[in-house]
Amino acid sequence: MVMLMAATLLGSAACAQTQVHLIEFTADSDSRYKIAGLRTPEITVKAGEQVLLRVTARRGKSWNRDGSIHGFALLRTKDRTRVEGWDLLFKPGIQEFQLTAPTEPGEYVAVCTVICSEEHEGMHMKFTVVP
Ligand SMILES: [Cu+2]
Repeated sequence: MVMLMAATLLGSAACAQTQVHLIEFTADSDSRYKIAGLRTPEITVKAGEQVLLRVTARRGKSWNRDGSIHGFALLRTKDRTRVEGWDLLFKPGIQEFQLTAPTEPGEYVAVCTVICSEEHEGMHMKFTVVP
């Protein structure tokens, strides 16, 4: 996991040059992932592409001892196995993560890994990898 706090160099200017796919979402205080403009949050990436996740996290009712308030782990839908490198923890505020999309096309699910409230079990979103 590469965590880049305030990585201004990886903003929109770099995207045009290096084809980084910027994805922004909120891990919200009501234990839900949210994406502006989408009623149901969902992420689609190309296999193996470079992805920059820009995450805004807002504290729910509970959080980890280390101060992380939500998480994000990527699982293969078919067998619920974890995708290496996609196991993130969020602190309050905005943070960015530079990641490589899974190389295997298919259906995945992103799930929260912090017991953030009694609504935690419902904190997940569809994640699709296309060829
Ligand atoms: Cu949670």
